[in-house]
Amino acid sequence: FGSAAAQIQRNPAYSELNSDDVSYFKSILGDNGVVQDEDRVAVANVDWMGKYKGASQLLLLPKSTIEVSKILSYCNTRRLAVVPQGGNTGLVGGSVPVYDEVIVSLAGMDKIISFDKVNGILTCEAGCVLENLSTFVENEGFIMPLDLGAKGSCHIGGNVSTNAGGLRFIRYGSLHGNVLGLEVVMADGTILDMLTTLRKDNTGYDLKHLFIGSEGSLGVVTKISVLTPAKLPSNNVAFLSCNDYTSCQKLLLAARRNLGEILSAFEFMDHHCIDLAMRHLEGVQNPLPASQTKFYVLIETTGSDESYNKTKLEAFLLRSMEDGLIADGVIAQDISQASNFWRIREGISEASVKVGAVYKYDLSIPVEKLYDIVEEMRCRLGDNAEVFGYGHLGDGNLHLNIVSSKYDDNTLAQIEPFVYEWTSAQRGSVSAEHGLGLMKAEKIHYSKSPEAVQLMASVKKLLDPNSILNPYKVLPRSVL
Ligand code: FAD
Ligand code: 2HG
Ligand code: ZN
Repeated sequence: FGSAAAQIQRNPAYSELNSDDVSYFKSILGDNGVVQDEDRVAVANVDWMGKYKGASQLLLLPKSTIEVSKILSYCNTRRLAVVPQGGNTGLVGGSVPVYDEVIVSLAGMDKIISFDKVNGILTCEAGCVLENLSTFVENEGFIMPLDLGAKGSCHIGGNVSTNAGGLRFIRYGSLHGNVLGLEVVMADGTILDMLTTLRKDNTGYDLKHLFIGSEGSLGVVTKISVLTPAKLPSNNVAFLSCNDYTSCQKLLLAARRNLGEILSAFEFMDHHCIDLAMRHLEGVQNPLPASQTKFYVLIETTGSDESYNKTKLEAFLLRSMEDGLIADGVIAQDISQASNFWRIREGISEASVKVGAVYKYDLSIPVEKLYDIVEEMRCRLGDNAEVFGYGHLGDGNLHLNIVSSKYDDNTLAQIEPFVYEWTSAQRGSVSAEHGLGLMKAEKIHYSKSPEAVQLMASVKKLLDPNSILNPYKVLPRSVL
């Protein structure tokens, strides 16, 4: 358990669940929508890393917005705390209860509502799994504007609620830009219909943005309309090695300049990550087995003209090699090679949890400084832990994963608050894309001013006056 959770007391203002509550939920959801089976509830109580564990006795599976509304209206009146849950792939302890909060899973709301084939606008329920949506829109000649390693489990509602970044961010940007409309159920059960599919709509405050990235603390997202870019026919992936971090930075700048509009991913990993992936991911092959370099970069290009794009990428790689930015490299020759490259990059998280207890930091740092913290951490921790640095270099987003045999306060004290203070000193963000959840609710001040945090608390009190939605998460206790 993260030490943050260990220090939190259950808020006595919340009621405890009783049999009348369960009967009420059965009356609106039917027996199948009310899960008390210990094994099933146990799964929903634990996060993907096995790090955060709640003690909820009840998992609810609504099938419609009206049912979500009835659940929240009842919980608000009864002061029953609630944790909204999507695919439960979140990495900051936000998707599981801390104590006995009722878990409201959106898994039963997984219908595609409509697809506008002219404009590429998808409208669907929040519980749709990202990969299923990708498959659906790809069959229509479009792609989802986001992609992430958890695609097989995460829900679009969870993606919106965390404002997930991921592997296509460099090309298509944030969900704040791609989400056109939302339907949200507020804490008191009010259904807020903001489910527009318009590209342009400047009528008053754009309220949907409050819910994008609010991690289930302001409302439950039930429906989403999202802009999907056209699927372009030409896609190439290169796996490259660089001798030093300065070369990775220069390569990024060169890629932006020379690949321009076809650049669709620029991911980086240090050699510790490659070793980790080779040791713990089944069936992957090292694309550059002879390489002795410290850094690796995955570049993807996507465009409309196969021969033009291929020529452009090859010329770019050749020039970068001549300039000494790339030590070695290979372009995937077929889909299976390309997916092997991606599997290595996307599988680092999965590989790290196989080794031991993982302390995860998801930092936005100016690119010039981004790798310094990884090296500083190695010096601080010595043989106590393995340190892995990787991430979305094109977005200035480092994933710093520190793995030791178990979670313990001594290791944590070597890492925190140092990592947060260091990031704050660079005017970086202590959460680039994963959110604050339980892990970092008390750390928001490292990246946001007291005035901004105070205003967030006012918004929270306005929208959820009884604080039933995802308690103990996102905002510090001192302001609530
Ligand atoms: P959950 O984990 O279930 O919930 C996350 C948060 O959102 C919780 O606070 C929860 O209460 C809230 N929530 C969920 N659904 C709703 C809803 N309908 N309404 C209101 N609140 C809701 N993240 C990235 O940003 N980029 C990555 O590249 C990335 N890669 C990952 C790779 C792996 C292997 C894993 C395990 C995770 C990765 N993540 C990444 C983190 C995670 O997958 C994302 O945060 C994802 O968006 C969470 O979606 P989910 O459906 O699993 O949500
Ligand atoms: C990724 O980019 C994810 O692979 C997960 O955001 C990062 O596990 C992590 O720290
Ligand atoms: Zn990431």
